[in-house]
Amino acid sequence: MIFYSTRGNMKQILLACTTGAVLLLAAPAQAQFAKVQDAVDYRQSVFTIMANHMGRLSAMARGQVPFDAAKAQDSARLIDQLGKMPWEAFPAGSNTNTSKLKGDPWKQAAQFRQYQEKFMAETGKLVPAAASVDSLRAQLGAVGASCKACHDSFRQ
Ligand code: ASC
Repeated sequence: MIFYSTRGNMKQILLACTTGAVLLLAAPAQAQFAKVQDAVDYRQSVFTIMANHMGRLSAMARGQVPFDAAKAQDSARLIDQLGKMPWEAFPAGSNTNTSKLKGDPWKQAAQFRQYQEKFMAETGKLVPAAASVDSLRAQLGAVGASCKACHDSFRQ
């Protein structure tokens, strides 16, 4: 077909390709979360699993369960990976009545981003720290402080 194209058809094909490329580029942001509640569910799920692993590490750091470096590093690795995940799931307008957001992180986007960056920097250090109970305890304190800083501003 294209072989027999006139100039007009070529224009249409070019237009179709350009439109397709634009749609492809535009699609992901909408495709990730079809509904606002999907974004809320996604980020809350991530925070739930992170909190579970923070709890496991905390129990070891407090001596409530025996320290196990392999288990501690597994949890630390998960927290480090999970810690990168929630931030794309805060689309504007997703402060719903099922969300525990307070304040307006979209109006304070730079501040919100700073909290995220600080948290991710601290969770990155948790993986090597989890090799010993003393370094785990210290770094868990730093991670917890970075959780709290953001919660004080933005979590109910
Ligand atoms: C956790 C957890 C949080 C933070 C916060 C730190 O383990 O579930 O929400 O640490 O308590 O202040």
